[in-house]
Amino acid sequence: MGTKHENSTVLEKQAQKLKPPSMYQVVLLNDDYTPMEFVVAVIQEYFSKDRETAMQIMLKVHVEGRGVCGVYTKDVALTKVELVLTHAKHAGHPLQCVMEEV
Ligand code: TYC
Repeated sequence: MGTKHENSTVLEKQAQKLKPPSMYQVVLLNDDYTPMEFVVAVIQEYFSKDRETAMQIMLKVHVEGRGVCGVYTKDVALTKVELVLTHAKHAGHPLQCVMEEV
């Protein structure tokens, strides 16, 4: 299947096979030791939230045990989880971050 143009280039049409990528939510988990301010800064820095939104997400995690920070494609979500875990570990905090298919 293709379209013949004047310059003889043949552009293959995409068959009807492209699905939208699976999406993954990145979730922060509560613990008793990571400082609230550290979590707020993480949410602002790695999930591009303003301070007020970051504060709301942090408090939700603190009260409910977990909170969604954003929804991304698989590779982006995995990168964010790795960056957050590395940053927390280097700072000496036990903050945990996971990804879940939506
Ligand atoms: N519970 C922590 C405290 O009281 C704060 C906290 C919030 C820790 C969110 C982790 O993902 C987290 N210092």
